[in-house]
Amino acid sequence: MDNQYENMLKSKMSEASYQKLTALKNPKLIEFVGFFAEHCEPASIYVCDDSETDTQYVRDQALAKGEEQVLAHSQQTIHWDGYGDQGRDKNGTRFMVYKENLESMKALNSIEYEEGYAEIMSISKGIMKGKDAVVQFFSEGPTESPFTIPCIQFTDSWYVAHSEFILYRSAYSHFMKMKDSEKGDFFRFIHSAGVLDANNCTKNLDKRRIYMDTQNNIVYSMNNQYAGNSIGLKKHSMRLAINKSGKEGWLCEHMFVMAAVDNEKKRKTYFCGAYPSACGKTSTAMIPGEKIVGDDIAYFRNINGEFRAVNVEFGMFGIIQDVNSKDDPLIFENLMKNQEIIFSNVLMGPDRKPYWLGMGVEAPTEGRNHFGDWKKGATDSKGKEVSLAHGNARYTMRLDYLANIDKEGFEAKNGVMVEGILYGGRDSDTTVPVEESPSWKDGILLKAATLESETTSATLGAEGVRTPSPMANMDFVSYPLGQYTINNINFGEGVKKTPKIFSNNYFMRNPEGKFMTSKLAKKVWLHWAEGRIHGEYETYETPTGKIPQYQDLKALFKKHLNEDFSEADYVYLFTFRCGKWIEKLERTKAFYIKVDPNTPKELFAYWDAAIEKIRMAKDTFGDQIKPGSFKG
Ligand code: SPV
Ligand code: MN
Repeated sequence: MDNQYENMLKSKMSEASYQKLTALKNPKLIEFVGFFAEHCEPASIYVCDDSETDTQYVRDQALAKGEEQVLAHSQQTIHWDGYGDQGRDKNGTRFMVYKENLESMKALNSIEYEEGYAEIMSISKGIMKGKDAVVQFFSEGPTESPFTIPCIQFTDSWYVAHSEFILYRSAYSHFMKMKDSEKGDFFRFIHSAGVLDANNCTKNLDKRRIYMDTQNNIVYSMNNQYAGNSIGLKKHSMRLAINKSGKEGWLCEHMFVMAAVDNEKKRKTYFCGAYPSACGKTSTAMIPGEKIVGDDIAYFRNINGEFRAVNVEFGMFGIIQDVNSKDDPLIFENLMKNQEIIFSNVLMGPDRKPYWLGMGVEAPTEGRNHFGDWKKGATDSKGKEVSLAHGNARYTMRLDYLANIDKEGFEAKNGVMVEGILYGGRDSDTTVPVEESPSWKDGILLKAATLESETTSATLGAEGVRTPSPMANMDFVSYPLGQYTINNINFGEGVKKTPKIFSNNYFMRNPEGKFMTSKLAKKVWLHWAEGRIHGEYETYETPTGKIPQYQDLKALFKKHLNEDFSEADYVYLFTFRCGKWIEKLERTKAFYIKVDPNTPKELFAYWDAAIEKIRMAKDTFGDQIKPGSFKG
């Protein structure tokens, strides 16, 4: 195959790698690899196909290059990101936007296209000098399916390449089968960890940039290693997919996919759920006795009139803090096995075993962690004590190791049919534990758009401050929020059987400040929602939806948890608080005005009408409306 990069690529690739690349007969791929090979100047480039040989080569290189170390269990490895690179860099992550769209994208952290392109090109010039790079082919969602988005990853981090082999489906053979007309349509990710320090961590964090070009489906990620910053297929791809789906009429959501299982009635009911961080997303996806399909990102498509969803990933990049044998037995048990897991930013003890916060075992007082050599009491350059592991330390693991995986849903090319959507926020005094929305549109505007999380004593700053988080997707929404909200409404209204929407809040506190329900109560709220989908249970009306009746919850608590649920707790938890709800809706309006001044007027009209309805309810029934007393 003739191409302008032929000689240069041949000089950097083995014969076999060059063959693998050109066998795909895709000029757009050659153009992408050739351009960045010339621009970033890696010493060599290895091209992967779907073979176990290539996966093993990547694992070996991650160790050989010191980006990972082998742990006591020989199939487990550990990786550390640089101190200061252990979370997503919100400030350095920007959309590159053409001038005419800059105004509408301002609040979503954007940079003018030309300016962004010049900056990222200058940062990435020669950034891979002396390093060996790798090219991989993946698919978001199952390969060769209506959901598939083919992706190419070019990186000089073998930890990133290794993580992606665990987290995504390898898709060289999918690329091989692409028709000529489809060959330009794939997502492109170029990443470099940049210059590394003595610990193999990114040195130039001041030059860390993640620039997204949703117009051309390419993301440039430079000078970082933390997976949320480096891995193309995770949050970068998500932003590209949200933009693409907005144009094409499907949805990409920051949601888990799971099935609620009713063994007696032989029912399996699929739910998706969005929860801002620290609001119970993973623990809901992993409720004991239910089935998991995915824990982070879902695509929704209308297939023959059905609302279908896939987990776009193959593995999970989970928060490890507080994973222990009591609270997360299924995950914990897997982390203890000799199988392929990458631990990141935890402590490696003198016994070469991983240790983290909230692990529930006695941890050593020295070892190596994200700080370097560590001893209990060590302080960083700012005098802050360094804990044994980072709060955002993670594990990277295949999902199908989990005993509760829903194999059928996980592998389905057409995804699963979703019947319920959960939106779970965190507040101590406003949102009831579970409420059904009267309709899809009400659900998007009253449950999804109003999602908030509340700061706790564990976070810096004032306690009780509420952060709006529409659809728990604000970090990733890549076109104006008003239109994204409208697209959510239209998608659900466009299918034959629209899922029911429910809100969740696991964090109500009593007047003494104590949480009202145990961690496991979420199982009861889920099964109430499951029953409602199948036409069970009478409800009480509230100004925002429908809530459970006491006797049903009492029975569900007994059945699932063997707990006695008191009527007094029920009344407190399910009281509708008018003033608090009006404040919440006012915050939602203010947030939309700030983030997207062009939000369609009809949305504000809807929220104003909802506020008016609550005001009238307050006049008639009082500020605190006990369950059963409201009549709409
Ligand atoms: C999240 O922060 O939403 C995650 C982890 O799922 S990250 O990869 O950092 O996005
Ligand atoms: Mn996430």
